[in-house]
Amino acid sequence: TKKAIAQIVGRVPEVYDNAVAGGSVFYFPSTVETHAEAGTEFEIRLCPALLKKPILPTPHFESDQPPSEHRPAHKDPFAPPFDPALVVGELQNEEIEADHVFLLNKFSVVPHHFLMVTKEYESQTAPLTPGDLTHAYMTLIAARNAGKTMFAFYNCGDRSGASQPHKHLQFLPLSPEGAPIERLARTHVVEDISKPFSIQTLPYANYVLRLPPTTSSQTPGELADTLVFAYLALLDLVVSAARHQPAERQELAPGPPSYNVLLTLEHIHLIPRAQETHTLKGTGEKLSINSLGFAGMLLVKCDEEMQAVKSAGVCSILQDVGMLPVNIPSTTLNESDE
Ligand code: B4P
Repeated sequence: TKKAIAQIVGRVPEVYDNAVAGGSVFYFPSTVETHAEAGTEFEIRLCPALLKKPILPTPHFESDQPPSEHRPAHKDPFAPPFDPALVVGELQNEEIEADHVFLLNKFSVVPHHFLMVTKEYESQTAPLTPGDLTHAYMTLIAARNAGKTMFAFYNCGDRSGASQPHKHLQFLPLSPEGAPIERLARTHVVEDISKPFSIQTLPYANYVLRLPPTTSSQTPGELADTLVFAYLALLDLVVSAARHQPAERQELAPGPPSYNVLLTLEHIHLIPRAQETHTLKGTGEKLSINSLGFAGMLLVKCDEEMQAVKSAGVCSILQDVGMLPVNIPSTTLNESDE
């Protein structure tokens, strides 16, 4: 599996160049501004070209079943047959029951952004499995071994910013310092790495677990055990945060929890979500926030939105679409050292 993942990661640049040249991937140029708040430099990316992105049919999240002839839906872009120009590779591992296809993101704002989709239909409202987590983490290890930094994210549920209901994780290349929120997590002093912590300078519920270093002799099964332990501990906190919100927040978020997952080599972050969009004051635009927003990287499509985001404040927007921090017993959570 390690060799196959290394080959997939190694192939991304060439497959990407060919797919852009052949018209299978649309590249949308953008510029990035930074915005200092809460002890970090948030990134706000301005991408006017996305205004011309074709409007894709909105899929529905109401069913855990794939579209069928009895329940017609728009074509699932993550089901075969794939545009061969988008396919980077396939990966199967029976030990961890994982079977994934790696595809380029067709609508690329950051070059080499790619997706890992489940080979058989699974729902984007479902939690990540041991196989999903392990293949994702092994992909990050392969990237690091190739001298690249990237992180994985998963928009889970209908308020998470996801637009496709077929389960997919995404991988985004970054500068070596990593995403703004990961830089904050890294500065946190963690006394007991078996316990989650929250970045308390952020005004919304966020749960993070520091991962132990991996060794090259670790099997996928052993890695899966570590990742699943971390993910489930954080998922418990997400559920608990959702239950302890004020009534008006609970009304915004009925049913199963929506949340964003950020996975780096050092941490897993889970952020519970109350709503998908924030309505910008002034422009009235609805800004959809996905995991990248909670990594500290927002996306706007015009100058007015950029100004509206800066004057609202990134943290206040994230608080609006996230959940309020709740008291968690210190036996569960690392005490704050901030
Ligand atoms: P989802 O989990 O469903 O949602 P998303 O990332 O928020 O993307 P969305 O589709 O809502 O795009 P948006 O205009 O907000 O992910 C689906 C993924 O599959 C997306 O990456 C999508 O592009 C891709 N996809 C859709 N149809 C496909 C197909 N037929 N074949 C292959 N891939 C397909 O944002 C546009 C893009 O900018 C998205 O890629 C988004 O991830 C990215 N983006 C958002 N914020 C960003 C930021 N701050 N910096 C850089 N990129 C950012």
